[in-house]
Amino acid sequence: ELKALLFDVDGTLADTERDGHRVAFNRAFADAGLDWHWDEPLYGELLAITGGKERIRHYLAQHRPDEDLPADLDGLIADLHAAKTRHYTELLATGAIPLRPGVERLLREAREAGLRLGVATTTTPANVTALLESTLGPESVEWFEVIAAGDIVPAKKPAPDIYHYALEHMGLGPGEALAFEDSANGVRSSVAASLPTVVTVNDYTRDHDFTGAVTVLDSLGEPGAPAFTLAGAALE
Ligand code: XBP
Ligand code: MG
Repeated sequence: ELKALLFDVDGTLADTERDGHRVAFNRAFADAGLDWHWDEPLYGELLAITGGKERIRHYLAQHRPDEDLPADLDGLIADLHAAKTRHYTELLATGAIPLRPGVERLLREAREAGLRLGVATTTTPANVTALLESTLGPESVEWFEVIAAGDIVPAKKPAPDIYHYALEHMGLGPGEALAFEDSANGVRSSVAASLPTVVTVNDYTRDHDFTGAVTVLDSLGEPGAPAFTLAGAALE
């Protein structure tokens, strides 16, 4: 029986990557006097590595092999990432990034139907609250029983750990929840946690492999277009 919906955040609730995270990374690099710049195509490649700190480390290894790095590389990455999070949350607070079509409708419909809600994401917890507060209002953070995010589990997506964490926290089995994802790494994570998964693609993920997903949609729907509805899901 379906009791809960578990949502990925980046790319699923909102298109946060290109105009949000990417811009914030670049601002943090510029603040630090670094000539690193992630343009849109490069960022698309870098998205294969989940987690901002992990993404910076990968960029240095793969794209900046000759960079003169400090002995305390972990410290540099942590500082850059903290600055990036500040830029990101400030950007979202301006209302720069809206929710994707159908997301607010589905959340309200789910609450109305008595379904429980949770978040399972690799992004930093402050980024999740910044998005919810700027789009749905401050009280919407309380709609979610658990915000499983960031470094709360060491192994980020595509590992299933973050979904296991959310399910355990909510006292649910995988047959009782439906996951919403947008990327191959996300689907690998949710499917490895045995969760039925609805995918909504975006420009960065359209060509990904979504093996194991229940359905792959352009979006959750918008006025005048076919919408994803709980009634239509018929997962019980
Ligand atoms: C999201 C991510 C995150 C964000 C950046 O993936 O990979 O790393 O891009 O967030 P998913 P942080 O949608 O699969 O959760 O910089 O806070 O890590
Ligand atoms: Mg995602």
